[in-house]
Amino acid sequence: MADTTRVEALTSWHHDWSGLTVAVLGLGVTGFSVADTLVELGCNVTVIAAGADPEREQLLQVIGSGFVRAEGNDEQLKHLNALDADLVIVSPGYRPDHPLTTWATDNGITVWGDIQLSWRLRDKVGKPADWIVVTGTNGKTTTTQLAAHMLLAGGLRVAPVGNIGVPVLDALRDPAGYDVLVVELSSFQLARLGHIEPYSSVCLNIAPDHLDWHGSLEQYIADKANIYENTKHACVYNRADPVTERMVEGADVQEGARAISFGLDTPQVSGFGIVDGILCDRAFLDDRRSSALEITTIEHLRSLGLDAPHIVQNILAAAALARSRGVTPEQIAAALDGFGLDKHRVERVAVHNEIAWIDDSKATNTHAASASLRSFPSIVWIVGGLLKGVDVDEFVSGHTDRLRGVIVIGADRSELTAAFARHAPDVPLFEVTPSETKSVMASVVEYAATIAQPGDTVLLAPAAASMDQFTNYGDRGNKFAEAVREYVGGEADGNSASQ
Ligand code: UMA
Repeated sequence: MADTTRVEALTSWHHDWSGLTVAVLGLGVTGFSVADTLVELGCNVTVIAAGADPEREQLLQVIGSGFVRAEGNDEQLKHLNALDADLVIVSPGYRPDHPLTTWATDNGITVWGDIQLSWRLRDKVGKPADWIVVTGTNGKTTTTQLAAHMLLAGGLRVAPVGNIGVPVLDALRDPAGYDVLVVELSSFQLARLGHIEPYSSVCLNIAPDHLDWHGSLEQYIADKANIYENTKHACVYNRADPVTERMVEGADVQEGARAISFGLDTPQVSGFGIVDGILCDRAFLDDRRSSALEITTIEHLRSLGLDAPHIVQNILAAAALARSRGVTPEQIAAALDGFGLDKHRVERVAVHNEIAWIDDSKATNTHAASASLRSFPSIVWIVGGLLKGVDVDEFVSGHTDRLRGVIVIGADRSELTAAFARHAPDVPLFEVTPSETKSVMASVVEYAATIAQPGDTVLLAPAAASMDQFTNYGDRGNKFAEAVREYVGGEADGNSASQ
């Protein structure tokens, strides 16, 4: 019988975790960090996962964790049942209605995600780091990186962690400790968040995404709204996205926590925004009713390649988070000077015969792809992959006026081709089907080259996940860039510059 009372009382690294029987579901980045941590704490750990990962499986053996590889839910359930676990820690990718977690809950076994476990273990080294938490449908990784960069410029020890790719558990076991962790949280992690107390929090925007996982848009929004719960200092929201404001209004925050808005328009009191091309803080100064603090200018951001509207929004949100933790406007400006966007985010791969080839493979949903499409006047658009249950009809109809042509790739093609047939019947459309003789991206580039005209942008902004044809969005972007470089050979007149 699971000892729920004992498990629920475990709220510190320094409590007695020894002898607890824990099942860890999933052996990806998260599953391994969870197993490694709990073994260190003296728990009896068994990881249950489908699929092979020989390297991690071997490492589990080395650290002294059990491992069961079982394909299929029935097989996994048999093993979970036999374990008689006190606690189940589940990796982010498991759906909320997954048969294993449902079974565990029905049988009185506590189920936590890795973020709840991390929160309970945050006091391993000295004073626990403050958590600044970031979510949103798009821009969360960029904003997490920007905020971490700004906090670092403010002289703080900081790490960007979470959905960005580094489990929180890895950072909190760093012997030197941190002042602040900027924790990127996915909707998956937020769905199983449990009780945490962020220093400050932001939901950047909301658009339909991962609906197949959450079950409905309402549930997706409800899960995302957890980001603001129990915030101590600043709940940062997007003035242009009323859903995020409503989330703040509905959140149960700590006494003294403030609602701080950001947007590309003139800021109200307690807001960040733009006045005459100047990015301003009207929130963290005493005389905010009559004045504002300058952070930087759009012109300067342009010189840094950081002036695309959605990136400016990310900068304003990150600045609000950094200011809430005491970083000065001058330090924020200095941080921006040294900041570069990641690969596959509106990355210019080549310019050839006055045609720009842009890799925005990171645009994995319609919202991100829309921001990308709005940045260019005449486009050959490469779109498609796994649409994750999102209806693309309205999305497609919103972008037909700037299309030179369309190249549709990936599994969920029929939804897209039907939408283009309805809303843009005159725009040339090519479908790329997998072939034994030519790679997907080689065919894409070949088609694109036949329709693009000087002044056009060939834009990989798929609005879809990549796993049907590629390992991940990075692989998709790399294969696109390789095919482009192959096509332009040594003739390109510009490459690898972000824009
Ligand atoms: N597994 C199952 N059954 C399932 C789901 C998963 O058996 O139903 C097993 C797989 O066989 C594998 C393991 O679980 O053994 C993988 O676990 P996972 O999918 O939770 O992935 P991790 O490697 O632990 O990575 C996760 C995040 N992945 C997902 O949310 C899908 C990573 O975000 C994150 O960087 C990492 O934790 C560290 O926090 C990736 C992502 O795509 C980048 N996130 C989505 C997004 O950003 O939109 C949410």
